[in-house]
Amino acid sequence: MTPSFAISLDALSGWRTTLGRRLDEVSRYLADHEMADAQAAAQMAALRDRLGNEKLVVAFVAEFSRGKSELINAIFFADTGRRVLPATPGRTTMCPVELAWDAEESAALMLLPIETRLEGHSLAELRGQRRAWTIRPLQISDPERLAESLQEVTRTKFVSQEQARELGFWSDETPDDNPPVDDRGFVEVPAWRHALINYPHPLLKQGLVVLDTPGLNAIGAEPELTLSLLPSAHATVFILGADTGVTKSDLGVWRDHLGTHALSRFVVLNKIDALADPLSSAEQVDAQITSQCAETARTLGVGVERVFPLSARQALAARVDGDDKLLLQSRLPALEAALGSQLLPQRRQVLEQVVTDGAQQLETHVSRRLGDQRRQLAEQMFELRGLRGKSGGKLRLMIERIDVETAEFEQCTVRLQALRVVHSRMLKDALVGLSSDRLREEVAEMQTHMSASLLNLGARKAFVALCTRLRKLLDEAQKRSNEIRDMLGASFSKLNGEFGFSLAMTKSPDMARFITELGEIETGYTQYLGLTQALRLSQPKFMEQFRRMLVSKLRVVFENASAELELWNKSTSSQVDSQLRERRRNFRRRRESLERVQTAASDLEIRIAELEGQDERLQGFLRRAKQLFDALREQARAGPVAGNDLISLHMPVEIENAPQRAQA
Ligand SMILES: Nc1nc2c(ncn2[C@@H]2O[C@H](COP(=O)(O)OP(=O)(O)OP(=O)(O)O)[C@@H](O)[C@H]2O)c(=O)[nH]1
Ligand SMILES: [Mg+2]
Repeated sequence: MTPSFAISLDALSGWRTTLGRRLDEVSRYLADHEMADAQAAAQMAALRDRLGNEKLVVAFVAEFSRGKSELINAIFFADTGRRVLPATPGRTTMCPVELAWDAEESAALMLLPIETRLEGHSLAELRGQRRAWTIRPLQISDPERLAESLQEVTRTKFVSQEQARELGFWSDETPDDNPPVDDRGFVEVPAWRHALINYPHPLLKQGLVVLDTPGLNAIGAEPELTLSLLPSAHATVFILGADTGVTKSDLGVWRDHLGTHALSRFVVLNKIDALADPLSSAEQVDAQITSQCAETARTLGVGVERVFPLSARQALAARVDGDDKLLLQSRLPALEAALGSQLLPQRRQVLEQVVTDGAQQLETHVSRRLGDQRRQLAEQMFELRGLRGKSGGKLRLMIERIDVETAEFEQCTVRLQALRVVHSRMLKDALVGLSSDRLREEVAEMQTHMSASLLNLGARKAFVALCTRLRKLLDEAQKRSNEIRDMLGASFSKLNGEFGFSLAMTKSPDMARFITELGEIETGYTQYLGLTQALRLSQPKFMEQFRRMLVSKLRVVFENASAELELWNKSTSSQVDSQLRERRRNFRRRRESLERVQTAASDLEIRIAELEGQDERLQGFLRRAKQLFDALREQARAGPVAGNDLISLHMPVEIENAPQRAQA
């Protein structure tokens, strides 16, 4: 692999690790000093998860035999010294092949039998079920055996026409696309539905996932591939053959599968070595390549800078032989440089935003909590300072006053109870439209409409109607959560005024993000529900698979929306609980200090000094927490740097005791 992509990806992953360490530092500090409540801890864990599991998916898509597998070999496997993924003339890769590294598993090839299509389970569902897969360990230190094992992705089998139809490889409506029938009446179909290669390549270890696909226009392509895996890939490399130019079926693949996501498409004009011609000069061949690139760019409607002429075969040979000159001639380095320079900054930005937003949220939360504690300390100090030189009778009066205040304050519990009842009812109403039951009902309704329409030609219409209904549900959830916000806001300001709380409203969750996600699913699937696919949908197995896939995609959106709404509500009400606890503790403490002062007047000064000490400690915690948050943000802004060192910030450890412990 050319250094550029490898180094950039390495730096990106190093940066992520560093950010993770910074975040751990913050979490540890907050936990050690009891500054984070359950909500903050959950937020931190979610952020950590997001950082650690961030994947970068690059998909290779083309008609068969354009050189996808060869290109993957050249980019990722050349260090084995041979061709590892099978790449031969004609149809080779028969099922989608996903290369990734999961350190929890050993190196292995996992294969999902094609028959699993008959059960209607989606690939996403089957991923978690080990039993469904055939697992073969991989000998990674022995390239010959490795290549031999990976031959499996080319395996096919012969089945009857009837079975082929059931599996989705035979269609009476489009007979021209059907595979040939042999003299026994059998049809050749792929043996596997999906292959996962768990391989400890350095780039895969850093979260890169590579998806090799079989020629896509073949009948029987896995709907999940086209609807789920490809649209969610961060980048797609579309490959054409310089020897064939842009054919009609290439255009079909481009139109059906790569029409959207303009930013992350890379077009490769492969096999430029085939243009070499003993009767032409090198300059003439170069000129031909240039004009073919321009032509390709025009036909596909992309900028010419997105088209990369290269020879995967030459690049693989050059890397295997360590021939730098041939590697340059293969022009692969230009594609790798583009992948590195365009793909990674985009990922970086996303992560930076995630971390910066998360840090901000946490910091606000923590400072509010500590600020509150300081305010209460200040009240106590004020009261105690006022006691200097006061008589025993006066002190008794003050204790009585605290008792009265406490009793008055306790009246808030009735109000809080009532508020809780109203709040939980409103929340339940808001969540009901986002429930998985509701989603299933809506999808079932779409299905009824679809099967009622002739040949499923109404499929698209029914699907669009479903999306409209779902959007309404999200709108409704937004409206209801705004109502909750208004209700809580009004109650909070009353409670603050009457009982001295400092309850604050945070921004209510914004459903717009989920509406956008729904829109993306709609766009992707509407395209799929065009005429040709609608025919395929008339096969019950596909309809069932389509439905399951759709539900699983939509469920993610709805579950996330619902979780966000719930989390917001939980954090708002946990604020009430924690302030209630704090206030009670405060009354108790005030009373206790007065009692102590009453028994020994000398205790007054000691107590005041104690409170001052506590306040100083709290300020120290706040300063230190701010430094840690600043460091985290700074690291996020700095982005990946070579060597990925921690940005050094002098952060003297100030005070190590927790406020609660000090007060206990
Ligand atoms: N001359 C030449 N041949 C190439 C090049 N790249 C790939 N090939 C050959 O083209 C044939 C097809 O390559 P594959 O990598 O199997 O193509 P694919 O796109 O993976 O095809 P499927 O797996 O069938 O979808 C193989 O014989 C390769 O060796 C190239 O740059 N130049
Ligand atoms: Mg292939």
